[in-house]
Amino acid sequence: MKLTFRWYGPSDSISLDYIREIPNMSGVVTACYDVHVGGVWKEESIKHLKSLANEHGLAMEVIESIPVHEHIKLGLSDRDELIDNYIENIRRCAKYGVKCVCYNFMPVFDWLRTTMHHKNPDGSDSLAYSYEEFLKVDPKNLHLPGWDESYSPEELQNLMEMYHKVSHDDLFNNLVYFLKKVIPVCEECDVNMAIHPDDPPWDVFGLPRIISNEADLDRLFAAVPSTRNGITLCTGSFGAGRNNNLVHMAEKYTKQGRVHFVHLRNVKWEKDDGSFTEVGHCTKDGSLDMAEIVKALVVNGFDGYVRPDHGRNIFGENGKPGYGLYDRALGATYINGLFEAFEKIYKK
Ligand code: DNO
Repeated sequence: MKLTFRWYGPSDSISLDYIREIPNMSGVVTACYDVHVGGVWKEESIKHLKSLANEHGLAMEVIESIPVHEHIKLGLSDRDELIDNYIENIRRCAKYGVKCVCYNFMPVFDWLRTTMHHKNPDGSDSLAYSYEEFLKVDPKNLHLPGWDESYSPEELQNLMEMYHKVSHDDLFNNLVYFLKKVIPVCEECDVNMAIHPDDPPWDVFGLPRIISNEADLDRLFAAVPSTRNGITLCTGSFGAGRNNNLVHMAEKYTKQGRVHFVHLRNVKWEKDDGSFTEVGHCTKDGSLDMAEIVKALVVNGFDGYVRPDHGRNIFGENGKPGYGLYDRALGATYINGLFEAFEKIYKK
């Protein structure tokens, strides 16, 4: 397992000096934030990020994300040009040693919560999703930190209207169209594409979502069989869906060679209406059996990139929601413990 940590580049309040001090840390997961979605990343910027990471003894082999332009998801007439730009980004990243690209194909919203500061009984706060609160949300006034693109209320409204005509099958076909162009280049450049699941794994605001469960993944892999077409196994995203069996999914897709990247975090299911809270990483803290998930990965030969996902705000930190230092660092050490134990026993 290669332990990594998300780093938002030089403007991230968490420095590479801190990240390198986390035990067993091998590299950063980052992206270029200086070009609009759909554009071609500057080679200079990629090179700069890599050299900063390397100067701190950290690798830069995973990009999260190269965001997919909405016109590609919508299947509009300029998509070929935008896909060409995407491909150029893959080539440029590969030139600087990138091996894995995390991306998603969710319309408009890349993730959704109803609060960024849910107060937990232990005094920490974390992200949470309450169905009751969700019913009151007006998507036009939604602000989600770290979201790859921001729109004015009018732009958002127009964009959402454009999706009225897009069915689940249309969106799926647009993803397949995109991957049929991108995957051959990945084969050439030795890069794995790791689609991030829908977060949470169901439709929101009437927008279709197509990477929410096992059936969705099977359909995707049948359409584009190359194992370069793989997943980011995000336990917290899939795990918010109560019918998703993460242990089974970890086993099945690791065996298929499709798990290129793992986001590990736990969630606690609240009520029966889909509501959930983000909690500490340990099994006991939430509803997912983190040890069994990691065991399923290791037993089936997973040896790829892992990162602790969203942490709570703890120790008085007022971090970027989900992306403070302390709880993610604690998560990292917990992940180290699980992997070290299971790898000692099961790794061939
Ligand atoms: C949120 C993240 C997502 C993820 C993208 C990948 O914290 O898990 O924003 O980076 O969906 O494209």
